[in-house]
Amino acid sequence: SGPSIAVVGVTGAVGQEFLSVLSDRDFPYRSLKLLASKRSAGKSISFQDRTLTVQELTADSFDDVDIALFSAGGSISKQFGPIAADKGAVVVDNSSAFRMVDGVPLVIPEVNPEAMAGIKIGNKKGALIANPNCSTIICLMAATPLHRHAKVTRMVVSTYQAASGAGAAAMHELELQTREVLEGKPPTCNIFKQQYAFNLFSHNAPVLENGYNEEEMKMVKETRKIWNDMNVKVTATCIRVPVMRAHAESVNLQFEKPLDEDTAREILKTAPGVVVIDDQTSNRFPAPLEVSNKDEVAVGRIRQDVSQEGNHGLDMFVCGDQVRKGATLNAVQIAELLL
Ligand code: 2RA
Repeated sequence: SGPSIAVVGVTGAVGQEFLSVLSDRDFPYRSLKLLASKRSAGKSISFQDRTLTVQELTADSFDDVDIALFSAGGSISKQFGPIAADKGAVVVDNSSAFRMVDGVPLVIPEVNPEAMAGIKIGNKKGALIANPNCSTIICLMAATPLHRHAKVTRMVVSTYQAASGAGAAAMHELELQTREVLEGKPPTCNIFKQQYAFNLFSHNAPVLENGYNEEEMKMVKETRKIWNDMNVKVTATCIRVPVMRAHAESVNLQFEKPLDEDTAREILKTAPGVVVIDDQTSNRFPAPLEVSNKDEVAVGRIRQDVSQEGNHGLDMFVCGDQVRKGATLNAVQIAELLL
């Protein structure tokens, strides 16, 4: 029993993780359709105790689909998302195609589930729901509980983003380069034009007119939409670092009301989907390897911002798995809200 589901872009790193998350969470479904490009059609993929065959994505793929999970890039989402919705499917899109479109909810289930109120499966008319960018999700999982308590007026984020955000090929290249460098060979640089192993560099997203790259402006714009607050001041610097699949982010917050670090820590300890790792005596704080392949976002280094007056500022450090909570888990949790 349950809805009929389609996973679009199933052969990519995120697509594969969609299947693991659906299985891990025992998501109920009556049918599961795996869709990808013509090139991948016919491939067999094992799922739970069965072998499924990948089907070619066409305009007719969504006739009997209740929920379509998209993660095949913005152009595929733009082309097929509306078609799927017109056929009655609720589309949960992991690309940036519709995130800033008025009327398309941009949802983190623990943060703003009300944004998708009224959307349900089984209607004649489907809907589009956008999954936020991974670095936005991970940041706001920790910042929102504090925002709800003391109202964030300004947020400054510095991200340290994993290879998985650039896809499976980037993860393979990081591993290959690391071996090459250790063996004294010149590094293979196909994905990024510079050496990635033992290095870090400004995020590979295009740089815009204002000098910010697209990743940084996603953080700015998506935060305002998710918090429904066009006045909150946000700035970000996004960096690609040689880590496989979990993002790390330094977050500085300025509040309208005072918020001391002990209260902040207590709030975060009960925040859904968040675990506090903040052991100052043994210098143990969140780290990418510790959150990789896990659902929770870890937060630590919670401390009063000494550059701000009277408990109106906090610093913290957040880590989260880019492929799970940053993409697939968040999308599946959105789908769970439709059940
Ligand atoms: C990145 N946020 O990490 C992107 C992936 N969607 O590059």
